[in-house]
Amino acid sequence: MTEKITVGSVAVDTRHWIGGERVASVDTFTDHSPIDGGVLGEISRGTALEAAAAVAAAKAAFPAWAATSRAERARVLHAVADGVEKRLEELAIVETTDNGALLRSHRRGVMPRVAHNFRFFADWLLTLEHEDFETRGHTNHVSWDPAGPCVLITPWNAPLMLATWKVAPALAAGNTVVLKPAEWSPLTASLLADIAAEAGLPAGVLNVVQGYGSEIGDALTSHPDVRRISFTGSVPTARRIAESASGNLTPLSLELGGKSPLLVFADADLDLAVDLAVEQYDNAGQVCLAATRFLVEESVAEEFTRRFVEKAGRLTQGDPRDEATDIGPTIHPRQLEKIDGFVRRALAAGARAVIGGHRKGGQYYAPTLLTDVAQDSEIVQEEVFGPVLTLQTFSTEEEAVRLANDTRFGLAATLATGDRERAERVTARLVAGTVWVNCFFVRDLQAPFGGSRHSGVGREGGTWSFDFYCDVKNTVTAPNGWKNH
Ligand code: TXE
Repeated sequence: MTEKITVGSVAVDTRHWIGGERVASVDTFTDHSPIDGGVLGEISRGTALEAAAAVAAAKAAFPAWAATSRAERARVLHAVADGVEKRLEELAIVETTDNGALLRSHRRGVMPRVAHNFRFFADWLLTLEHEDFETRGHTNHVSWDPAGPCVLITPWNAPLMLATWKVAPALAAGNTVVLKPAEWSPLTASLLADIAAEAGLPAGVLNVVQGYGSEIGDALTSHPDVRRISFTGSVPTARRIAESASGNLTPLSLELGGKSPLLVFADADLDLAVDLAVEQYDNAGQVCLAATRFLVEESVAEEFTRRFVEKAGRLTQGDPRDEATDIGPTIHPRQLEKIDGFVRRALAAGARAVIGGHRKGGQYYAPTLLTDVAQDSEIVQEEVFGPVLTLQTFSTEEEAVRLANDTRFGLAATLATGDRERAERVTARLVAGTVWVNCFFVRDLQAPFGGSRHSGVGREGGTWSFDFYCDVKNTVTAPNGWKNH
């Protein structure tokens, strides 16, 4: 089997990247493109053997990288960002071919953001203060020490974006990394390994292992030499990882799913509210932050729905490489099946499809809006991760807040209202890691990102990332200690 996949003019080596070398497994698995279901090629199918080799490489590389000056680490990370920018078009087309998200978003939004991930954490690293203060003449010196080898496990909906959001702060902090990308979108992680090597990142500092999480995951997450595990993905897998990591009490960062609300109050600018609503079909709805539950004040619900249907009807669905396309395919036949199952069960339970509610051929699912859904129904409570939205109405602010908070998730919430005081009142009562008021998806890397309840544990971004990837140490020194001893 050749473990090389060619996308247009870009050749991707699909073997693991361990200790600065390409390593193959005995077996491979097949990677498909969601655009047409076609076979892209074969990928090394990792086992516990390669998992252990990758952790060993990360462990061996750790002391030297941890001892590298902050300025030098920052320089290398900026060089990685340069490499990403140089190969931006290649990364964009490979990612779109592999996961089906829009090429225009990859070109103009996502890949520039990938480069920014490295630049941001490189610069932030240089601002990390070592705090000093006194206690009865003794000096306290607080320092941020790198933690050690980190295992980073990432999903398929925004593969390189989410991977580098973890890789960049982990490396900036002086750690070494084993990255395990999702098996449905393995390609850009492999290109990142090439880019990092070209940028001068020493061998073993970044390792990439490919394969099925179910086959290779435990070997990574239960490894005693691993000091941090950062995961973005589903709740069941998070539980599995937490169990596996419990033997070593390895600290975890978990970014999980959501069932976030969009609250539309009667005093909102309805056109803006509809714009925010239609945005939820982005990436075929396969976005953890998506506001998939519309909660609309009764008096404007009909008008909101009318304008939403009109606007959503203008969206173009098709090949994500086409600049005119607004909605691409779902990632995988299994995901499509899952989405369709949710909708069929909802319709059987009495929901009404205002638009969509069916497949569209290939791996495409029609943008869907369901009404007549009960608060305790599966479609309102569970994350679908597809272009499926629900609409419920409320008549008081109290009811809006109650419905918004009544799921097991707490990732984000979006508010459309023209009343600032209402926005402040409601925001204060919402269970959500991020609240957007009259906007959506604006994200600054300085801001904390993460969720409450089943949406996750911990926060990423700015200081929060460094808090996680560092062992913070306080050194207390006695007054005049040097003379007396
Ligand atoms: O996710 P998994 P799946 C949600 C979304 C979606 C559902 C299922 O609702 O429909 O999850 O997606 C690795 N030990 N989200 O099954 O399994 C796996 O290889 C260690 C929300 O694809 O969580 C991949 O790299 N790792 C989400 C990663 O976990 C394991 C994004 C994610 O896959 C493992 C993705 C194991 N035992 C899905 N088993 C978000 N929050 O954005 C699997 N993996």
